[in-house]
Amino acid sequence: MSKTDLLLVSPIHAPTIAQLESLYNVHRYWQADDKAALLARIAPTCRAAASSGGVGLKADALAALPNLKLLACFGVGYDGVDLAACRAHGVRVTNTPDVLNECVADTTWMLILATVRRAVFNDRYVRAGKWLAGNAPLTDKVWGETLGIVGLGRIGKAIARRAEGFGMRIVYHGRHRQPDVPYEYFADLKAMARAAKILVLILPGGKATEHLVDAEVLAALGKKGYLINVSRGSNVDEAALLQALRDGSIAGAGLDVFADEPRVPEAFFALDNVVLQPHVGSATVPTRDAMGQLVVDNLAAYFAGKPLLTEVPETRG
Ligand code: NAP
Ligand code: 8YV
Repeated sequence: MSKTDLLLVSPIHAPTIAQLESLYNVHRYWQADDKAALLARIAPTCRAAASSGGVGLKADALAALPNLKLLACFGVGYDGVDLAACRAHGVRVTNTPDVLNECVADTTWMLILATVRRAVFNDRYVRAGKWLAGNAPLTDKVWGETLGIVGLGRIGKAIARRAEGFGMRIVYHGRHRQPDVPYEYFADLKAMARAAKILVLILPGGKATEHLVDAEVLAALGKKGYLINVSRGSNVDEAALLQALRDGSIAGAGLDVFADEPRVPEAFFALDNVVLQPHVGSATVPTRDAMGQLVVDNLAAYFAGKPLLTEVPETRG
C-alpha cells in the first residue's frame, strides 16, 4: 500500500523528519525546485502538512492545497502561520506546548546569569591573559533583585519558579491579571520596566507584539537594567536596543532571538554588554525529541480521526 502524502514545508528536527519519512510519503517543500509544480502534483491527495512554527505555511500554498486539513507545527510559537488563511481554508493548526517549558526556562536562566554576571566577558578575560594584569571588574548581582516577566504563560511560570530560588521579587506584565499567581501584576509595561532590574520577554511574536519593547521601555528599564529576550526578535526594536546598549541607557542584554534570524546585526558583535545565543531556547536533544513526537502524534491523531492533542486556540472549533 502506498504511503499517505505529507507536505514538509521547512526543515525541522532531523530525527523527526526520519520518523515522518518512515510513516508518510514526505514531500520536502523547501528543497523543491518548482514549488508550484509540487503543490499541483500533491493537491488531490495531500491532507496534512508539517512545518516549523516560525515558518508556517503561507496563504498562496494553502490556496493551492484544497484538501489540506492539518498543519502540524514544530515549536510552541506559531507566529509564522497565517492563521486567517488557515481558518478561511478550514485548516487546523497544532503546536508543541509544555514539553519545552523547563529547557526554555533553563536557557533563560543561563542568559540571565551570563549577562548580569558577565560570564562571556570573563571567559574572554581569562583566555586573553588579562587576569595576569589584574582581577576582572566586579559585576551587578541577580540574587534578591526584581525580575519582570513579560508573558507569564507556561514558560514564564517555569522561569518564575526558578527565580523564587534566587530570592527575587517577581512581577509580571501581560494583557490580563492572573488571580491565582502570587506575583505582582503590572498592566503598564513601562511601569514594570521601571520597577525591574531584569526584564525577561517570553511572550508570542507576530504583528500584535511587534516592537513592544521600544526606546521608551528601554529608557524605563534604565542604566542599571538588563533585557533578556527569549521570545521573538520582532518583539524588540533592535535599532533602539543597539543604541541603548552603546550609550549605556541600559546595563546589558541577553538575546536568544533576533528580528532576521539567522542574520544578527554585526553591531552587536562589538559590544561587551550583550550575550548572544543562536535561538537555542529549546535546543536540547530530549526536548527537541519530545517536540518532534508531539508533531508525529498530532498527525497520527488526525489520520486516525481522533481528537488533536495540542491544537492552537485560534483554529479550535
Ligand atoms: P503561553 O503559555 O501562551 O504564554 C504566553 C504569555 O504571553 C501569556 O501569559 C500571555 O498573557 C502573554 N501575552 C500574549 N500576548 C501578549 C501581549 N500582546 N502583550 C503582553 N503579553 C502577552 O506561551 P508559552 O508556551 O509560554 O510560549 C511563549 C513564547 O515563547 C512562544 O510564543 C514563543 O514565541 C517563545 N518561545 C521561544 C523559544 C526559544 O527557543 N527562544 C522557545 C519556546 C518558546 P496574556 O494572555 O494575559 O496577555
Ligand atoms: C523552536 C521556539 O525550536 O518553540 C518555539 O517557539 O522558538 C523553539 O523552541 C523553534 O521554533 C523551532 O523552529
